[in-house]
Amino acid sequence: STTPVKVAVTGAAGQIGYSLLFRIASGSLFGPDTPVELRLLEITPALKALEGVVMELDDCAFPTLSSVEIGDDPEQVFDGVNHALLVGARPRGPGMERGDLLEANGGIFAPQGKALNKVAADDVRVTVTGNPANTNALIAMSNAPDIPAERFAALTRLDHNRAISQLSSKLSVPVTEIRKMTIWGNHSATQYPDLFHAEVGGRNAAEAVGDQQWLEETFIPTVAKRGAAIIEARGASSAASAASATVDHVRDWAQGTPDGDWVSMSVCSDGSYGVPEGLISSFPVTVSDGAWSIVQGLEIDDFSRGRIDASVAELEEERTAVTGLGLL
Ligand code: NAX
Repeated sequence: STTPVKVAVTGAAGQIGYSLLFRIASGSLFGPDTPVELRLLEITPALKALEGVVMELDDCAFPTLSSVEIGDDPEQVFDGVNHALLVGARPRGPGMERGDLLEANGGIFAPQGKALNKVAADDVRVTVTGNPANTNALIAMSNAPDIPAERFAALTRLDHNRAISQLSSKLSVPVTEIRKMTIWGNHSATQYPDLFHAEVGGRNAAEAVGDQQWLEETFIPTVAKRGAAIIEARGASSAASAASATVDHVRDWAQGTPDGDWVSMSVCSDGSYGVPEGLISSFPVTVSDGAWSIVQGLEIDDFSRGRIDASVAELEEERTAVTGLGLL
């Protein structure tokens, strides 16, 4: 029988975990023929709730789920993992400044980076969903010097999927007609969803829309503020869609992107498109044989340049702040 792929999930008893674990266990990442071993990390007070979730996983009798281990010690839970999905993070509390938020998350992602560095499998791939995702990924990466930088990524796939969905509904076309969507920059309100390189049924998406005002005043803010709209409507932040995007991201990183298309991933910049080297910023990427490459040679006009620069400036500020806190 095939050796199971070991997948770690942190924050496993949280809302995203409650969707994500069942998708992974049912084979969504590697298909029906590859067994998965789940390794679930939580903080000590959440372990009892996590035991309840494990009871439900057991009760699904998933053919692809070979075993589940839980714990509150990252060095035990991350032992030998091939994929680490870092979902658990410290949310912004009332009166919390951005510096406090970055520091609290540094207290989570620095030790988790160190633990991965020590015990993860040689081929480990680390995906950060927990916010502020890009800078948390930067902290984890910086604390794991023996893991190649290209094995760290932050999730901008939810933003990417939201952009596809908005465009699909604007043009009344199925999502399957849309290719080459790109989210640039930070997973935050400054992100830039780019229609100038996207295609609808093979045609340029910005041209197909033909309405710069809709693009600037409706499309971009709707995608960028979708998280807040969901909190407003649901009374809780996006969870099932975030889990689904995490699945899409990890699956495509493991299995590759289709010919003629690309996806958005926040990865360590090599200086492409003027994004300073070493920042974890969202780019259009293709994946083959488990390795991503930033799509090269796209023409960036003044409008896109301004939007990308603004989001990247925010990432630089976050990097300066966490450097000042001694987290890198
Ligand atoms: P929840 O608060 O429901 O769950 C988070 C879980 O993480 C909790 O069970 C908590 O006990 C656990 N946790 C906290 N510190 C931990 C640690 N050191 N080790 C292990 N577990 C720890 O949040 P949920 O709604 O599941 O969201 C999780 C994270 O995803 C948040 O940071 C959220 O902001 C972020 N999101 C990111 C998105 C993205 O597109 N990148 C979109 C959705 C979501 O907003």
